[in-house]
Formats: sequence, structure tokens, C-alpha cells
Amino acid sequence: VFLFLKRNGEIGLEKSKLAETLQKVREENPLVHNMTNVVVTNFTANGLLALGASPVMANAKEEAADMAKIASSLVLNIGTLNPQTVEAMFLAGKAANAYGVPVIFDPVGAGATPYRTDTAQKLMNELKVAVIRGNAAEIANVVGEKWEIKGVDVGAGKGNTIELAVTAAEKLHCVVVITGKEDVVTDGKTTYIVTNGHPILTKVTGTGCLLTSVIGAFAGVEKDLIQASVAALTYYGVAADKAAAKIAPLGPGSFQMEFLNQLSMVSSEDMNIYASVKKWNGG
Ligand code: ATP
Ligand code: TZP
Ligand code: MG
Ligand code: MG
Repeated sequence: VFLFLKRNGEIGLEKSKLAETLQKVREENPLVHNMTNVVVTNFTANGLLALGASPVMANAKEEAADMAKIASSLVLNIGTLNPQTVEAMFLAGKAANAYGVPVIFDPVGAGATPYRTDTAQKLMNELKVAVIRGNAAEIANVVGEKWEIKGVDVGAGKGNTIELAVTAAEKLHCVVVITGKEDVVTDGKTTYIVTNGHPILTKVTGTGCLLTSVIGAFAGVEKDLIQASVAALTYYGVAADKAAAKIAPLGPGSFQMEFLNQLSMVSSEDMNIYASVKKWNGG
């Protein structure tokens, strides 16, 4: 049963809060420490700048913990993992936990190889992760369900992603975000569905990874991690919708560039007009 988000907040999250959270990111300019993959590093930094956050990439074990301590959030992404960066991720994650810095985790390709699955599970077990964000197959594999995955792309899984997200949140004790045609945000008790976004996002590499870092920026300024995640997903989807409309009938190359433009231009008014968010009430 779905209830649409109301302006009066009767279902727990006022629509105006989404725009306010975006505004807060732009005012506070959070420092987002990204330990991410080599495919998406430049796109991630540019996307965060367009949003109004401050990106920094720091992967060496000699400095990762020091950077994490002073950041507003730490984003861990295992897209092109290797033993050196994984070791540094544990050091940075522990430092972030000790200093109350939220850790956001993208288990890129979990389920594709045992190394990815094991590393994702170890990071989840040993660190206090605030939000995990992945496609349905990645999240399923992190919690030991063997959904099909094709490299880093979601497979042909036909399972119920809302149920999967709720189960994963209960098992992992954190906020779970599963993206796809519809995005699910849940802490196991409260669940929202965000339907903003456009299929052309799947034709540009790194749009999932950048989204995880955008959630990092929002979590860096807003302690309510459900509100931070829903606001980030809505903002991101609205920017994608506007970019796709603007570049049609051109393709992914033009979209990637216009998407960065729109990430810098989505306004509070756009958020209030275009946000498509529903609360899942079970059933
Ligand atoms: P994958 O590698 O499987 O594509 P990902 O990590 O890149 O996963 P996505 O699930 O593609 O992440 O999510 C990235 C963004 O794309 C999110 O904002 C999501 O809402 C959007 N998205 C993905 N698929 C669709 C779709 N079919 N229609 C609309 N938006 C989509
Ligand atoms: N290979 C390893 S990481 C990566 C690829 C193609 C980028 C994945 O980015 P996203 O955001 O999950 O599409
Ligand atoms: Mg993708
Ligand atoms: Mg991904």
C-alpha cells in the first residue's frame, strides 16, 4: 500500500524537508572523502562539485584515516578494489566511526566474484556503516542471497526489491538504498520509494557510484539518514529527468554533460514540483 508524500507531513516526512536538505548541502558545502574506483573518480568529483559539496579522493593507507576524521562523510566503493585500498578502507572506516563521521558504502559488483562478496561482507561486519547503496543484486549478495549479477550491472533478478531492502536493513542494521527503475530507502521499519530518474542513467558509467557519493554529501549535513537518502535520490532523479528532456533525441554523451549542468541547477522549487516519493505502508 502506497501513500504519497504530503506537504503536511502526516506520513512522517514533509515534502518541504527534501528541498531544505538540498539547500543545507549547498550552504554547508560538506567535505566528502571518497575512496572509490578508477572508472568513476573524475565524474564523482565533478558531480559533487556541481551539487555544491567538496570532494576529496584519498586512498593511501598513510593518510586515509586522517582524511576520514576531518570529513563530513566517508564514501567507500569497491568498484576496482585491491588489497592496498581495502586495507586503507578499513583504516579510514574505523577512524570515521571513532569520530562520528557517517560511512556510506557502495558494494560494486558484490556477487560477481568471491573477492568482492567477501570484502563487502567484511566491511559491513567490521565497520559501522550508516547507509549501503547498490543495485538489487549487489545488496542481495551482501546479505548472502545469490541474485544474478553481470559484472557490475544488475542481472535479471525478479525478486521483490522492497522485501529485499527491508530484510537487508534488519540484517545489516543500517539504512539500505536499492536503486533501479524505482529506488527503495529503508531502515527496516520505515520505507520510502522514489520514482524520479530516467533509464538513460544506466547508459553512463558511474551514475550509481556518483549517487552513492551524493548520498554521502546529504548524510554529511543531515543526521536523519532516511531523510538524507530520500532527499539525495529525489534531487538526483529530478536532475536526470531534466537533463534527459533537455538533450533528447541525443544520447548518453550529451546526457552525461547535461546531467552535470542540471546537478548544479536543480532548485528548491524543482524539488517541490517534481519530487515523486511514496511511503510504503506494507501489504
Ligand atoms: P547498475 O550497474 O546495475 O546500473 P548502478 O550502481 O549503476 O547499478 P543504478 O541502479 O543504475 O545504479 O542507479 C543509478 C541511478 O539510475 C539511480 O538514480 C536510479 O534511480 C537510476 N535508474 C536506474 N535504472 C533506472 C530505470 N530503469 N529507470 C529510471 N531510473 C533508473
Ligand atoms: N567496472 C568496475 S567499477 C565500474 C565498472 C564499469 C563502474 C560502475 O559504475 P556504476 O555506477 O555502478 O554504473
Ligand atoms: Mg550503472
Ligand atoms: Mg554500481
